[in-house]
Amino acid sequence: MGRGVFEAHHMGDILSRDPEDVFRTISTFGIVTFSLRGDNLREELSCLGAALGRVRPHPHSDADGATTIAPRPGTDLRAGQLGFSREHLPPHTDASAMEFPPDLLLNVCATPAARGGEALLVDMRAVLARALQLHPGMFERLLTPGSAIFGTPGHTRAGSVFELCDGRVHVRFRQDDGMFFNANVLAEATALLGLVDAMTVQLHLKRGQGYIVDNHWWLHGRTRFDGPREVIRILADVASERADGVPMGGFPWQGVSALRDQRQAGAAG
Ligand SMILES: O=C(O)CCC(=O)C(=O)O
Ligand SMILES: [Fe+2]
Repeated sequence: MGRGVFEAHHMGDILSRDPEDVFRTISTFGIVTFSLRGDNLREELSCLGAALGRVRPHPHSDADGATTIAPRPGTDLRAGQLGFSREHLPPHTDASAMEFPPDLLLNVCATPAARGGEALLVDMRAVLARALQLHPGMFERLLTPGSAIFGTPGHTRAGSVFELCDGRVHVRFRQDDGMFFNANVLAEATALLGLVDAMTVQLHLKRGQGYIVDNHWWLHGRTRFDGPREVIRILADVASERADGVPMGGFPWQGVSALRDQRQAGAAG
């Protein structure tokens, strides 16, 4: 199944493609996968990030805005640090405690692990579509402002798993000590965790292979691994409405809600 996701969304040598095609694909599916030539992966990924948006520096990134994600000695296992260990990193939204998490996340595999370290990806549009069928009411409750708190004690932001922005659903989600749920929504949060877990796909990436996800739509993570492994990451922001009218960020609520309405009509009839 993971191989299916990589191939289904593969844009090949993405640097030779028109950035508008890349945008359209991300806007439609929330994801693209790619294979870079790999002579200088860091530079190639930086070019790709700059072609798609404004590269956003991160506290862990270098001057070029790219972050090398590899085990760092002495890493503690708190939210935000786990990436620099060899531990399982459950699928999450990057920078989920910020007021505006970055729009795009670009990850390329520079050194695959000898064992483990598979990419984990979750299409939250598909998760929400399933949730609307199985748990009516979950969406509304997890849309409630303040139903979730993101961050670590002392640096928190009240928010919600789902937000509606101009008719598009934006998702913010983690599964570590960087997210707390209001007691009123624990049942819904637990059900959502189960769906996220069930709908997570794994990708085995070789050197030079990677993915771009809409950070408001897909979650990403990785499995535990042994030995060395290196991933290069770029975070980027795009204009909320691009000049050519391609909307970016999250997925349209209309398409997902239509699915629920069809089901309700079916149940009534
Ligand atoms: O190691 C990976 O593949 C992803 C790491 C990551 O998502 C993070 O550090 O936030
Ligand atoms: Fe991440």
